[in-house]
Amino acid sequence: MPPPAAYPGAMTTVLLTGFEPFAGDSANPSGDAVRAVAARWDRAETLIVEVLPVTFADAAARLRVLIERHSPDVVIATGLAGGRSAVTPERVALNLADARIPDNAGVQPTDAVVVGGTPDARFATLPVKRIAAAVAAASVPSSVSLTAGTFVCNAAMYTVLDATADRAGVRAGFVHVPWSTETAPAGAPALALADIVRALEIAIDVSLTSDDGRPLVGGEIA
Ligand code: PCA
Repeated sequence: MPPPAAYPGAMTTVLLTGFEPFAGDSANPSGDAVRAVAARWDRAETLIVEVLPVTFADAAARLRVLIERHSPDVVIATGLAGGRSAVTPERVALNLADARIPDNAGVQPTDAVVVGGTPDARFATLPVKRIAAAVAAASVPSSVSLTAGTFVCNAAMYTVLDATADRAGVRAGFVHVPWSTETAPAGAPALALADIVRALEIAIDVSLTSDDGRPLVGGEIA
């Protein structure tokens, strides 16, 4: 057996996505935050960042293209959960699209599946408890969430888990973020954008290490 790669970080790719504004809002802190993470990225790992349209069809299609094209070792999709006051790694994605409002293409599925012929739910393969603990330890409120809803974010999470299910060693999932104080509607709970950015950097950092702190190299635990 050859020894593990000697250069932790080499050949390792992280895919980080946010979303455009939706529901008539003019901002979405998830998109702002992933752009900021990209702007100051200085790690050895390759970071792919994209801000996705809030449509059931295009977000899923784009995520599948990005995963196919870049073969990421870690996939963290993010979106806004307006009303939450903490950064919440999601534990489970439902194979259910049941929209309370139309998406940005005017499509409003009800009682529909996200991906036909696949399981009713899929669990995050990100280390969600370690992420929440590490973010909270950095003084940014964070806790694991048990529902990503049944709108586009849940569908995006289900899609990345479906698209990576057969990719050994890949860690994938979704993190909902609150409003940023810079963009929050009056009265909505919010965190400073800088804290949301830091939380996502910590989520990446934790996802790139094994449970005992060793680096994740090329999709394998070294
Ligand atoms: N939040 C929505 C979709 C896009 C976003 O940022 C959601 O939670 O489904």
